[in-house]
Amino acid sequence: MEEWNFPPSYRNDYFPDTNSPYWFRDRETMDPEKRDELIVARIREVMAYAYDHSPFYQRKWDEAGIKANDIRTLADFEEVPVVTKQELRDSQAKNPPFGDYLCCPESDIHHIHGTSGTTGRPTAFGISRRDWETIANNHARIMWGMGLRPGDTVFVAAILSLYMGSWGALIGAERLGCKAFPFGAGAPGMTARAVIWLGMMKPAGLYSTPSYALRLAEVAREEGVDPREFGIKVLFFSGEPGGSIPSIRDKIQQIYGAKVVDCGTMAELTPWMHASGSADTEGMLLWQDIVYTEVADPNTHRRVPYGEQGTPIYTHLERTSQPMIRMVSGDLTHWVMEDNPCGRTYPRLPKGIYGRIDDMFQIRGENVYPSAIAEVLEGLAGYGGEHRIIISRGGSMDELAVKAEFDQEVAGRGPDAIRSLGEKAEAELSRVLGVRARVVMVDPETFPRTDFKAQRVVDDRDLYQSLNQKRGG
Ligand code: 8LH
Repeated sequence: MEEWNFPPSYRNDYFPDTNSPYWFRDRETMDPEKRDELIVARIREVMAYAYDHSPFYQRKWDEAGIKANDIRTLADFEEVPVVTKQELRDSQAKNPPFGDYLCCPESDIHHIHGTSGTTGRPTAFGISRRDWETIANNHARIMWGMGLRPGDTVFVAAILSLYMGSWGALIGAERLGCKAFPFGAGAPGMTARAVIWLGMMKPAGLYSTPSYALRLAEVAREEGVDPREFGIKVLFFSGEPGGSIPSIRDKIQQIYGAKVVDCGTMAELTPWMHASGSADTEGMLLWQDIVYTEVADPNTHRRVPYGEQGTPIYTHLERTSQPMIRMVSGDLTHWVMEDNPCGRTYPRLPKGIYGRIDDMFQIRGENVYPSAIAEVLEGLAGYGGEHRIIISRGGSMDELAVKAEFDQEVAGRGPDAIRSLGEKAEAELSRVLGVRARVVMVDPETFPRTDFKAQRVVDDRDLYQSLNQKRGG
């Protein structure tokens, strides 16, 4: 298969035929059963490599009594114990700074990144020069699939710091031969400046989170600019749900007059674009020859059949510095295996990744995802663009309240229009979620906007409980 080696050795001057929709036609369109056979062989190679180079994997697999050579089928691979984020943190605490799963000499590390670590110890990513090139090649290939081409300008509108998202987009654009514009995000006044630069550069591609693309459009309008004037062809998003949620995707496509592509898994799994839609296929394809993804039962860690929901478990097939082998994500999604409009023969996540299982909350026995609430509100005409989800315990039952902004147009029409929008939102949320949601409509621009990933849930239940305990209630 085209340049499919382990350790990888990509030719940095390779480009496909200009007219080909595929970067590597064989790898992308081959018979999936044949691909699975090749993946099993590759898994054995990657496992043997990781075992030879890391005490972490030696310990883990010796304890489980598993050897690389035992893996003869994808079902055998389900016996391999999963790797959790906590294990990586523990490994780095005991073997600072990169953990004993670092499989290359520290002197080979070319880039350091990390998790934001807002709670607890952050995790450090040590990425070798070879891996950096591999990631660039993988991302260029997937961005080609999105419809981006050499010479296109790609505007990276995400913070260029620890976050792997921005860097992954940047090096993919560079390898693709684009005019890469690492604009960044996050500094005061930067969004208004982005509006000016977008108008000047007219990029073909823009990378950000979906929340930030909505924010950028608001600021553009405040500055008297129609986002369509930027002339963007492809908006590719990662970091949070949105790009595969029809109401949000369609709204952003309409605002910018551009195609939205959803991509992204986890920083640890960089090349994180390995789950990504393409120019012709919505949702996210699982580019299995780069990172092998299983959608699995969150308790047994065994694959669920196509058509069912589970948590993604990821295995690097092309990384050599900190390869992740069966890293469990803790997200939820569902997968299908169907003919894809773009002709790629990968499985697909038709609704993308719904969110983290931890972010899901239960109201009166129903599982509710924050992304489902965003989906409903974004589909309502008159919604002002931001909301907060408040979970509280009034009596013995959990209650769900949503504070949602109305837009200027509804504000202009007065109290009846606001009330009626609130009633509509309440009815629609209750219908979709299967639980009653109280909606409180609030003024436009009540809530701060984000230039990164949105955080909208306020869980009041502990507060209520502690107040009750203080009162002896
Ligand atoms: C997503 C998505 C998505 C990530 N749809 N949820 O941006 C890609 C990488 C670099 C990233 O965001 O990594 P990070 O910061 O480790 O966050 C990973 C989590 O972000 C992941 O577990 C998901 O919960 C979420 N996420 N991309 C829905 N396209």
